[in-house]
Amino acid sequence: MIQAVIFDLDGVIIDTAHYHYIAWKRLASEFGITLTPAHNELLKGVSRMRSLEIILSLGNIALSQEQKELLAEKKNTWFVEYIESIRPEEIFPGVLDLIQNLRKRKIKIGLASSSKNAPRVIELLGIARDFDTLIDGTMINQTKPDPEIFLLAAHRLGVDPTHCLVFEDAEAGVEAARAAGMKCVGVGQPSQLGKADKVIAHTGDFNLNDLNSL
Ligand code: B16
Ligand code: MG
Repeated sequence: MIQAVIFDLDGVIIDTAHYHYIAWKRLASEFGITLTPAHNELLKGVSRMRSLEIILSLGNIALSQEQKELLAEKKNTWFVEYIESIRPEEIFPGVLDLIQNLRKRKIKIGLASSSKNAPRVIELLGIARDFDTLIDGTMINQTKPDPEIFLLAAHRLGVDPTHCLVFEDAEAGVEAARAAGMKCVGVGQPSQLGKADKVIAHTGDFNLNDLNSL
């Protein structure tokens, strides 16, 4: 029986994944690298520094740690500018209804985002009180696909990982959920999220009747 549902943020609750993409694309272009949507799939769910290293490897570019930290900060400054305009209306359709319906079934609700900007996004969306626990990128040592973030969320919720269900849009996130011993619904394309127990196109498409039969 599922006793807790843990949501990823970027790409599951709101399309901040798009803002990450355009900020990385802008940075990559400064190195003559054309970032494509296919490359972007590799960046979803992984940390800021790991994302930068993946991009630099596309252009066979080697930089010092200090240079990489400056570039990661530059990308983050752009990302923070982009997200300041986000509004509660941008929450994906059906997400808040899904959370309310889970609550009615006494299911605990968690958020597990690799993003260090997740608290600001949650504040702008006004949804902090919808979650029993909020885990962000500042609270973990290992980024997805490591299971640390989901295990911490389950611990905070007081639910055994085997009774948790994760919603994820990133391949690295699906792997992290499975490594944590949790069920996982992939949000996106089956070709990218094939390791999930079920793949749906949009978070709001989830049928609650499927909750305990994944
Ligand atoms: P930041 P999620 C992840 O958030 C994003 O998917 C990923 O693209 C990003 O690099 C990572 O957060 C770190 O974000 O630079 O804001 O700390 O999908 O786990 O909610
Ligand atoms: Mg995501």
